[in-house]
Amino acid sequence: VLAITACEQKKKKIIDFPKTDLAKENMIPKPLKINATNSAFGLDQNTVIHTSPDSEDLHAVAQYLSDKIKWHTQLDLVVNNMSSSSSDRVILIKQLEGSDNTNNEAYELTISQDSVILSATTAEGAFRGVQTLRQLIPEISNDTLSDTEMWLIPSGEIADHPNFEYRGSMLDVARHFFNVEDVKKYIDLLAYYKMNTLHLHLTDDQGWRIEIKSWPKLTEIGGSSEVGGGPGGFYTQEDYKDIVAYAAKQYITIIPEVDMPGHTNAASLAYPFLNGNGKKIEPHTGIEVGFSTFDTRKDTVYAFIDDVVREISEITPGPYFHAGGDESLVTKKADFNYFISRVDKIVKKYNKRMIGWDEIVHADIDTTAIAQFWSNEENAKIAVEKGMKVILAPGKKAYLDMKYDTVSQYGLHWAGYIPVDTAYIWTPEKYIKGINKEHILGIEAPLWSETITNMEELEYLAFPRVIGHAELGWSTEENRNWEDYKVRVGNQAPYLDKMNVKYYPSKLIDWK
Ligand code: TNX
Repeated sequence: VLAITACEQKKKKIIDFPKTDLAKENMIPKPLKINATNSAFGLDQNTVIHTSPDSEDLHAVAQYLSDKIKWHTQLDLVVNNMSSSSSDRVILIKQLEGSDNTNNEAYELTISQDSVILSATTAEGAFRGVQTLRQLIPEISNDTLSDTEMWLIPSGEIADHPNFEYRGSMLDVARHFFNVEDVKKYIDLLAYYKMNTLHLHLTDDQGWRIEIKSWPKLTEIGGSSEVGGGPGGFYTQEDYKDIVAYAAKQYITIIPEVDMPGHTNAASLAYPFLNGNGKKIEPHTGIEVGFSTFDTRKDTVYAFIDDVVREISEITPGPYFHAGGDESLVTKKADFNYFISRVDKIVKKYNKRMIGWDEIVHADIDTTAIAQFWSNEENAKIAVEKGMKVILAPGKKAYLDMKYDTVSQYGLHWAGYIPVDTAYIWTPEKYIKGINKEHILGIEAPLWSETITNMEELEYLAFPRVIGHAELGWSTEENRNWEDYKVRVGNQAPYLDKMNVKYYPSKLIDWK
C-alpha cells in the first residue's frame, strides 16, 4: 500500500508539470532534429543512471554524466547500482548494435515523464548526447528547491549528428605560455559545446613549449622566452600526455603543431645549426613574423625533425601532426617546397597525417595531407584541385585573436574587427567558391596569443565567439540563424559564470 502511495505521489507531481517546449531550449550547437512533447522528466535524488551494456567506455560516460549532474544540481546519482528500486526514474545510456546512422558522433535522446534514453552506436556519440542533456538541466541552485521539487527536463526526442567531422579551436601557447590547468579548462569548455579537436601551436619564434628528450636545449633555452620578455615555460612529455589523456576522456583529439621552416627562431636559438637565415640568433620577444627559417638543405636538419616528429607522435594518439608552414618569408620558394615535401614523408613515416597552413599546397605532398586555410583562397583552391581536404579557419571570421571593435582591450586587427555577429554569420560550405562540403574536413577557430598573457584575457577573446564556431561546425545551415542564436548565447551566461569564464559582454547580446 505504501508503495502505491509513493507511486501515486510521484504521478501527481508528473501531472502537475508545466508545459514545456524542447525546441525552444538553449542548446548550442542547435541539434539536427527536435520533436517536443511538452511534458517533462523530473530529475531528483531518486533518479538513477544505467548503461547497457556495462562496458568500460559507456560506464565512464555515465560516471561523467553523474559528476556533471552533481556539478549542476548537487544531486548525487549512482551509476549501474543494482539495488535501485523499481520506482526510480532512469537515465539509460544505451549502445545501439547496428544503426542506419554511420556517424560515430551521432546520438538520440528520448525524454519522457519517467525516463531519459540516450542511445548511440559509440561511447563518443553518447558523450556528445550527454552535453545536450547537461544543457537541458535548468540552472536552479539546489538550496532554492524544496525536497519535493525537481529539475525539470523538457520532454521530446532529439536526433543529432555533426555537420562536419572536424570541429576545433587552436591555442597558441608559444607567444605566451598557458599551463596544463589553463588548457584543461579550455578543453572542458570546448567539450560542452561539442567541439572535438584542440590544436596546440607548440612552437614559434618566441618559444618552444614541448620537451624533446633527444634535443634538451629546445626547452632549456627555447622554452624560457615569450612575447614581452616574460618567463615562458614548456610542457614536459608527462604534462603533454596528461593533456592528451584529459582531452581523450572528453573525446577531444589533441593536434600538436611544430611550426616550420619559418617561425623557428626559438629552435635555432637552442641549436644554431638549424638556422638558415644567415644571421646571428637572438631571443625574440616582439611580435613581428617572417624573419626566421630552418636551413632546408642540410640533412642534419631533417635528422633533427625526424626526432621531433617521432617523439611527439609517440605520445599523440590522434591521427594528425601539424607541421606549420606559414609565413616562411625568408625561405626561397623552391627550398620551402622541398622542405615541406620532406617533412610530409617524415610525418607519414610515423603514421600521422600532415596538416599545414595553406601555403603548403605548392609542395609535392600526398593528397592525404590537409591544408588549413587562413588567408589565401587561391591556396585553398589548389588544395582542392590536388584532392586534399581543407580545414577552414578564415582570418576574417574564425580568428579569435581579432579585436571585436576599435575599443577592444586585447587582440590584433590585421584581418579586420570581428564582432560576435560577424564571427557567426557565414556559411562554411559557401565561403570559398568551388569549395564545397565534400572538400571540407571542418572548421577551426585559432587563438593566437601575442596580446594575451593569462586565462582572463584568453577568455575575453574566445568567449563568446568560439561558442558560435562550435555551432558552425556542428549544426546545419538550415538550423542556424543569428536572431535565434543570439538569444541562446545570451542564455549561456549562468553556465559561463558558474565556470568562472570572463567572457566579453558584447552589447549585441542580451545576457541573461
Ligand atoms: C598570422 S595565421 C599568423 C600567426 C600570427 C597571427 C596573428 C598564421 C598561420 N600565421 O603567426 O600569430 O597571424 O593573428
